[in-house]
Amino acid sequence: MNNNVLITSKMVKMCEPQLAELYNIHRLYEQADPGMFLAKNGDLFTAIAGADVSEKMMEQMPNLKMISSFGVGYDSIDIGAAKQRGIYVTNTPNVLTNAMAEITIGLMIALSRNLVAADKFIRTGKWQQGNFPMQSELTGKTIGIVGLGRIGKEIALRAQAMRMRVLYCGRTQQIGQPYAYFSDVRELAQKSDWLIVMTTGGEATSHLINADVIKALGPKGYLVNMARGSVVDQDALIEALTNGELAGAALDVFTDEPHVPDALLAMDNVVLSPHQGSATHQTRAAMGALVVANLQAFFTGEPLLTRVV
Ligand code: 8YV
Repeated sequence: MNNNVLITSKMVKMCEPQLAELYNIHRLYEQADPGMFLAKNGDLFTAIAGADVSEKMMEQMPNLKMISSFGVGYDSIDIGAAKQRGIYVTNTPNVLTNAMAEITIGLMIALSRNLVAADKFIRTGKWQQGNFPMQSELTGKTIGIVGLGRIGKEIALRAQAMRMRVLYCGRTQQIGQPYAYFSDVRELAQKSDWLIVMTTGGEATSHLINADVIKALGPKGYLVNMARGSVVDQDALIEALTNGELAGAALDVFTDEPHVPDALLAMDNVVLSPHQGSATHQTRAAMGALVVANLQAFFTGEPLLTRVV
């Protein structure tokens, strides 16, 4: 087995020096024509570090045995195709949980107190003419978490520190969780002041948060999407915000990143964040270290640390 590793995503830059010490690395993201590169050289590679791996790419890499993915979400990898071909896939759970939960609460506070507009208010000299309008707070409000996984649970703990009541929804009720469970996301939205989307991406959750769910959250409700742009119907969200059917939104992810619709850019009741949930020095370093550790385990025949399939 050779030690050629293909790097499919720029994000992996974080741990490229370590990878370069251990393996013979090639950067797909630097190729002018990645498809052509793989057609010519695909059979060289035993392993991938990074995300965005289609079935077509797996076809072009007949010797591929391992994908060490950078990120907890693996919706950009065709898991079914990997499974079928006996290709291992690993991800980077746990190490980003705190960073994700932290920024979620940060975005919620920024949205409820309109911090972005408040900052602009001072910078543009408006404070001299009067006080900034009063805003709302998190205390005493109900938060509905869509997807009570590792990150969802950490958000729940921090929300309780904000004196909020926690509800959740997911595929199944989780035994031992102290929060009220809803099997129906619409019903959860109806009971919540804040709806936090922290579920997995992919087809199964595509537009789970649709116009009906947004309407159920209502004109006093706030939506926070920390998961994937695909989970929320972005057009329906824009329509609801435009018509006053929703109080506001905080978005770390979008339908077509890095493109954000002009309508959202123009709204004061929306806080925008450039898919940076895990983007702190300490967390990205830990994610990179886990990508390397999984590859090392694979190449030395040890059990993989965080295996998906
Ligand atoms: C990364 C993420 O920015 O872990 C995830 O699923 O969304 C982020 O932490 C992304 O995966 C980078 O590829």
